Amino acid sequence: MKLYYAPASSYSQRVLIALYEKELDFTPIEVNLFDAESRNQYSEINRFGKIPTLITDDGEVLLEANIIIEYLDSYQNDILLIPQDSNVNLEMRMLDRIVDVYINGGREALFKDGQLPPEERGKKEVVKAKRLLESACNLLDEKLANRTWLVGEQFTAADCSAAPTLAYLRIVYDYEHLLSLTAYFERLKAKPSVARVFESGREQMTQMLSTLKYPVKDRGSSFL
Ligand SMILES: N[C@@H](CCC(=O)N[C@@H](CS)C(=O)NCC(=O)O)C(=O)O
Repeated sequence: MKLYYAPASSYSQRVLIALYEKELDFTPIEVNLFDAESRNQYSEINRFGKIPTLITDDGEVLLEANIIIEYLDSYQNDILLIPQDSNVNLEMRMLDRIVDVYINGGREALFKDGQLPPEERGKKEVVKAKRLLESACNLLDEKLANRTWLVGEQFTAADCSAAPTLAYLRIVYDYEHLLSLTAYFERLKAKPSVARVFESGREQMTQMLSTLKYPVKDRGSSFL
């Protein structure tokens, strides 16, 4: 199988973590979305121009990080990332969606807001996005009070989503006051699959951050 990805793309990182967790062989193909020609060529593979895309050995084109992870679980079921118990599965999908919609959405809103001239920042929508982001972080913090991973002791697709999302969130939002969430992020970073993905994304992300008009809070290269 072939994976179109970029090292610093958080959605690509979700799939990379899953591939490493499951110890699957794949051919990585790096896409440079900042280059117009590569972007054009890539849009023939993924019409939305979004990374990642997985091409299966049968030539099937799979879009959307979490759908790709579902496919990986059906491809190889020795190490499962999608819980089989229906209640746990439901909770995993709920938390995964909360990570995606409120945490990643809030992070994007705060990041974009920080790149506006100071007098244009803090519009109503941004304040609302931040409130939703805070509620989502609080919910995760409560869930993690006595769990190793988001839904318990099994590392799941929701953790593959949370790892890059929480890493990038630290660039624009502090959640150190949420002790369980912070401890969880430390556990994520210590996981070999996650550490490998963060390591390979660091240079591209640091480079990207260095070109910003309004520098984001400097957490050094330790943000990942
Ligand atoms: N819903 C998609 C989101 C993928 C996505 O937004 N990828 C970003 C990189 S992390 C991207 O391709 N951005 C380029 C763009 O929006 O033009 C998924 O789950 O895979």
